Amino acid sequence: MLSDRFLWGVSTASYQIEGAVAEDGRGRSIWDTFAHTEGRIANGDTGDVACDHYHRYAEDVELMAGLGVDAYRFSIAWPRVLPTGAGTVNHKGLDFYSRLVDGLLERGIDPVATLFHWDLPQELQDKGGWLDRDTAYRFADYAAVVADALGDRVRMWITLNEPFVHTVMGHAYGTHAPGLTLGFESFPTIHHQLLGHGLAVRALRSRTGSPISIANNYSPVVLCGETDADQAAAYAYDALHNRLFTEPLLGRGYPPGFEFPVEEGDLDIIATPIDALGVNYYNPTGVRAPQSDETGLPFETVELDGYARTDFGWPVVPDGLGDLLTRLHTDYRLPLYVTESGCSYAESPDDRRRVEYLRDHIAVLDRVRASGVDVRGYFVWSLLDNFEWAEGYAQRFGLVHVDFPTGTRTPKSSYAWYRDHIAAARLGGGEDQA
Ligand code: GCO
Repeated sequence: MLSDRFLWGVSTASYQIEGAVAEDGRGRSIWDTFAHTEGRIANGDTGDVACDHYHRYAEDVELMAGLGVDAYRFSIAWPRVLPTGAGTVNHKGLDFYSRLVDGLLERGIDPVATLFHWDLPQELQDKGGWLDRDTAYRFADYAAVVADALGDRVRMWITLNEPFVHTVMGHAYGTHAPGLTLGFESFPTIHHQLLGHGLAVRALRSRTGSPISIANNYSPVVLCGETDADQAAAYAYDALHNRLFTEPLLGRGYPPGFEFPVEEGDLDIIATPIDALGVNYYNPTGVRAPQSDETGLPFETVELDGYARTDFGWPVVPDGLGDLLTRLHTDYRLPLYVTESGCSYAESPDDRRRVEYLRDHIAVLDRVRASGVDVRGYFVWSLLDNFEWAEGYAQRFGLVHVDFPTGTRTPKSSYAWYRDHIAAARLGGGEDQA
């Protein structure tokens, strides 16, 4: 059973850390293809080796034990389990996750498994990927295979990671795999991902008793303008980024103004009850009315002034986390887990700005918990410096520094800070009642 105390954790994702892309029967994913396409990733980096976690997972579990985390959120690479996306199961791939899960449990760490963190099997992409409705059914089949193998030990499930980002970056703008530039034509991938989510919830529910969730990337909208048109733009942006991926899950249907290839019964499947919402928070988004009709979008995003920025250029706004959690709690009344929160700073090993970032965000978290918002966990993105998608290894989010040529791990100051924070929070009491 999932521990009922507040969960302090860390997060990672398969393609970002595992490496071993051609080992033990793993099939190709869309990220292998994309990373090996010239010009797609900064410095021509790929995830071929990444943190070599596939071979060094035991060392990484020890690092987590040293932190004293309650839980570890990782993702399962679909093409390791089903190399072509469907059909024959690759038991060696499943065995890797089984060893990982056992190692975590031995150390008292709850395994939290994400089923899809963007590494779709290439063969499914060749048949249309998430543009094709059939992928939703293949996803549910894959969820069933994983649940049959790990369902007795995984303590919480997350179906999809950030379907919004996967649609927008992967299918509308093409800056992530599969690199499609479909604009609005990418929208069927929203419906098919959510349909896949609902089908997977059903597959999991019939096989395991562990809670089931989804990890959405949420961004509080900051209105940048005073006109009615600015207001309407902020409303439209919020519907797209925040509400679209949550309200159908709760049986409220899609917000008005969107059209999807919905078939009879789909909305009921999508609304299959879940137990919690996973919240990935990095920063708010400034929004105003479009200043031209160049993009065809009903809004324009605006850089927010007056904030410190991470090395990625993202504004540091701890209060945004509080606003977001309060709003999600008020609107949706589901238990919340912060499934990602973190920052890119290159400095190491004394990453003072990451310590400040975490301290300030966790202070806001504590404040909203005290005000009655039902948040049950906080997962730092990320345990390790890793393959940051289109940025390759240029952006470092880890509590632990990774020297990529050798794989050597060196805990940073933030690792020590988080370890001490977790220990102090437990002593401080109140941690046993979620
Ligand atoms: C995401 C993913 C992570 C990223 C992290 C930093 O949010 O894009 O879940 O894989 O690495 O968010 O960008």
